[in-house]
Amino acid sequence: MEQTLVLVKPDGVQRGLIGEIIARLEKRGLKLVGAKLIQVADSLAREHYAIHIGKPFYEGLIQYITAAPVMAMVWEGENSVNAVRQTMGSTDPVKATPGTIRHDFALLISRNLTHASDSPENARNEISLWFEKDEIVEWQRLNEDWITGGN
Ligand code: FUP
Repeated sequence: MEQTLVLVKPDGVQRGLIGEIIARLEKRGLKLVGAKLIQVADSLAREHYAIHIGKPFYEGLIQYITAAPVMAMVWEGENSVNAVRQTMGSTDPVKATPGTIRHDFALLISRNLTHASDSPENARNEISLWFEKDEIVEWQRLNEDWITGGN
């Protein structure tokens, strides 16, 4: 089943939005299979955002993600990568659709509350960067058919 990495970044943690963000993903029907609150090391931040090395916002982005704890999570579900990014809204909060997390709680791209993997391949790489294998918990939801059943 497809998994994706979600980070509630330091602004989301500081603003007390962990619960709100988890609630929206849970209500969507996604399944939480990994979660930990961590103070992000500089080396992890740089590896995670390596694609942005050299961009004008890169050093600020590293400072931002390492400034305070981050809630790192793995969410599972069919099309979870696209579903989570849709629930988050566009990277730039003023371009995000009303009802999305970034629209509803953020104003600036530099304080956009969350990270979510942008492809299944990147999700696999990011999950292995942020989580050990034994930190992912496979469990059965008793109401699974009411969320993921087909017709
Ligand atoms: P996303 O795919 O939504 O994670 O967004 P990007 O990979 O384009 O950007 C990663 C992070 O860089 C964003 F969450 C916020 C930050 N960023 C800036 O601070 N300024 C910019 O101009 C672009 C991105």
